[in-house]
Amino acid sequence: MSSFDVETIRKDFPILSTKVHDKPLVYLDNAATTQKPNSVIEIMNEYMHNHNANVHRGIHLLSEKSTEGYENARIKVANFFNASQPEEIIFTKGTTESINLVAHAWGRKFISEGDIIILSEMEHHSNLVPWQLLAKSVGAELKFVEMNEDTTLNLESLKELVSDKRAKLVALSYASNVLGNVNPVKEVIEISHSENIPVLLDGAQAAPHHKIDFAEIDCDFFACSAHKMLGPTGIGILYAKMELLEAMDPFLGGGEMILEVGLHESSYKEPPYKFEAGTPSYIEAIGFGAAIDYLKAVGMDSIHDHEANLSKYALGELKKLGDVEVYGPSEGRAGIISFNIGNAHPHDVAQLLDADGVAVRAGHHCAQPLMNWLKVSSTSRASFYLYNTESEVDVFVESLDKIKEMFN
Ligand code: C6P
Repeated sequence: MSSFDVETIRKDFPILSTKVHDKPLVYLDNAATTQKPNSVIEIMNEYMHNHNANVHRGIHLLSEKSTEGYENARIKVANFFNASQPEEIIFTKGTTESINLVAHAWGRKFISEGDIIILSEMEHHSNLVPWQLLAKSVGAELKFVEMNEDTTLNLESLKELVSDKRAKLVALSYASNVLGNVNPVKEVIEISHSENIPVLLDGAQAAPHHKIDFAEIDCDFFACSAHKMLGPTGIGILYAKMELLEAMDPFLGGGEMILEVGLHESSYKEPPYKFEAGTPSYIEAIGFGAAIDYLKAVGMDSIHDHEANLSKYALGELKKLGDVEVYGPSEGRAGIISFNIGNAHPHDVAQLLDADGVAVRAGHHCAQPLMNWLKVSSTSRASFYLYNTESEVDVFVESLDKIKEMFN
């Protein structure tokens, strides 16, 4: 695939030709999870049909084939994000597990009573609750970078917070799953590093949508989920710089993460295996590798531009509709639009859209503190990906127009 052609892309996604309620599916819930191309579905089937065996264990051909597929997937992920070595990529269940891994394996060792963990009010619960649990157990304190009126991060507030000698970690979302903000992570990292504070990025909503280069942004930890980037569920990654991984304690204990086990003591393997206890989701990792191949073939810059155009078009059409409140910044937004329409409850809006075949999410989007900041209890949310089209945006907006009339 050399140039971006949305109709050709759509043919690779079997689910996009299904109907819901007798209407063509218009799938605008990509921030929750994305659809899967044939190449991902087929390689997972192929492994289950022909090569399935546990990895790193058997001295037999099938196990070698599985192990090779699993380790190749790690190399693909490392290259995709420009990590300095594949061993810096830990396979996890997804973003949530990756952040919990850091909170346990790094946090419990390096954060102690009186220390400060810096977050923001736009965090997904996955980048909030693990830090609350850690703070409670070690006696640390959580502080929050302020948000400007237009929902962007207030970098002056970050500068002030990191200047406190008790600050030990900055953990922020790269892109908000509600507002669509793409945060200025390079500046955030420069500011934090100037005080020697490591930065964890929750990349769940950023990794699928634009090119990310770990060497360039110099993040210390990065978490994302394959299912939000065309891959399967049950697999994601934690990236961390090797010196951090080496200093961390294990997260889960069990098979495959050990060197030697005695009755009272054990010694552990080097990263990444130290953090991959038990049978890993190797079929899913192989599917993730195929998703990465697909994204690379289309091109992350083309994907970004396509989504930016769709967002711009959708925001213009929503504006014409009137009586629609859209949350988030006017510029620098990913393909995510959270909105409320008149006094209609977001759940009613989502249900009525569904009747027209349009899938969106409604609720607090696992970001209750952000809902409080916005002074709403919930929103509806449309989120786009590489296979969405302007005509799908038209179906969405026409359906909203009917809903608006109904509630008037
Ligand atoms: N957001 C959404 O509809 P998991 O569930 O571990 O794959 O990802 C968690 C997560 C972490 N951070 C951000 C910014 C996220 O958006 C998500 C998942 C989905 O918005 C499901 S709640």
